Amino acid sequence: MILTGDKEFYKGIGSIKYEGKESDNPFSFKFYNPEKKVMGKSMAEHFKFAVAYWHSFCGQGGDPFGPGTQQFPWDSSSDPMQRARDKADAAFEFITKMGFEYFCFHDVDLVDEADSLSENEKRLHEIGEYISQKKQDSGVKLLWGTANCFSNPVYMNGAATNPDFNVVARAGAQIKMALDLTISLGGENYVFWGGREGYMSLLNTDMGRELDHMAQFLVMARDYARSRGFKGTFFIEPKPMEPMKHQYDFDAATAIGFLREYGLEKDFKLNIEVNHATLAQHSFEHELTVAANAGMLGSIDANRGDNQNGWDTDQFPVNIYEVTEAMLVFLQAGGLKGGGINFDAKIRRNSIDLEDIFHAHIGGADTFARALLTAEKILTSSKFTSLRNERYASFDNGQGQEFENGSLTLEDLSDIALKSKKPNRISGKQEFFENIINQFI
Ligand code: XLS
Ligand code: NI
Ligand code: NI
Repeated sequence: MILTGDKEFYKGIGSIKYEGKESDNPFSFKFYNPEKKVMGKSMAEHFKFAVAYWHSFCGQGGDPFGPGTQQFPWDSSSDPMQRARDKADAAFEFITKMGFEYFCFHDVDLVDEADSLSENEKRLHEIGEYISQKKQDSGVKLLWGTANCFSNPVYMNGAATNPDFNVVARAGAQIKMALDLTISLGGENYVFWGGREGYMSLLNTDMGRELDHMAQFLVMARDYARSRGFKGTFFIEPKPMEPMKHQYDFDAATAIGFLREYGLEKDFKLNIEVNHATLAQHSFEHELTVAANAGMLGSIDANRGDNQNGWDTDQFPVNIYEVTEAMLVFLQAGGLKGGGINFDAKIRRNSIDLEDIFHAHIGGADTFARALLTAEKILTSSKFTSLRNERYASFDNGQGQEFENGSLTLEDLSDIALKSKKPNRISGKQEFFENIINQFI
């Protein structure tokens, strides 16, 4: 069902439906068929696609060299509350036209920040009620909420890790409001992305103390949300840098180590973003694997970087090969723990037609769907899994198994090696593995 407000913003575009890859209709899915079952679950259940409020309805294409280029008709009112309601109308019209079931937001995406915290709270409460009604009318759900504790200049030295306690308290107030809002909107999860939690220089930074503060802050946020009845999962979204020179949640492995060190691993999981993985000099597949191995693969922020640029370009996913590798990990891990696929991506600065945001999300959903279908085939009808298992067959029984069980000592290893022949060299067969992926794409 399409939900429009008083006026329709995306005129001339109706419901986006699955029409198959032979369709010439640019406003249709070629591969994403929400009802299609893949390994026992529908595509809609696997993915839980979410629209990111900030990129789609707030960001207007500004960059460090010039202002925004996109003009949004919902931004015209001079009254911030009216603007916020118009934006919500546009958002729900878009999400329901796409047929997606979820959205994600930062507090400041919903309504402009006011000068005082108490005025902010009033504004958030008001727009929260408006959005709550739209959620009910449309059936659209909140995948996760978060607080933007990085744009406001008050956070230039960090939020939870700020060396000034007064700023830490300010961040606490803001996150409390964002948690209240997320809970009141039935949010299924809550995200922490530590944009300013890190340093520009170690010379003026007490890293150990800042990390202790960050953990203390997360403990408080968790305890508060739980006391208000929040049952969902908290996600840490790793990113190595940008805006800081170094961010504390550098990558999945670092975030997992941090969560375990401070005893937060039961309530927190990870939200893995493609372009953050590549910024950390990893692949998307790598970050998903690290999270899955720890039982912490919670959610995905879908986008892609640019091979020629080092930064977080947040482009919509189109790379079938990259996403197929990711979907292999995703399916083998049994999917995501509580989260979904949030399109944390923006159209290019010169994509200025209102319809461009449809092309972008259609392409993103189709890329994930096509990759999921390919990964399913690789897992169910190729030698991929058995070939990989075979490489480890020497641990399946005998002394290899004893090693895995922990029943051998280093002296045992030494005795075994001294009594054996020189080990044969066994091919890793990388090119063969690569060909299997290509064969099914
Ligand atoms: C920025 C992050 C941000 C988070 C939410 O790079 O991806 O958008 O997803 O704060
Ligand atoms: Ni990002
Ligand atoms: Ni993100």
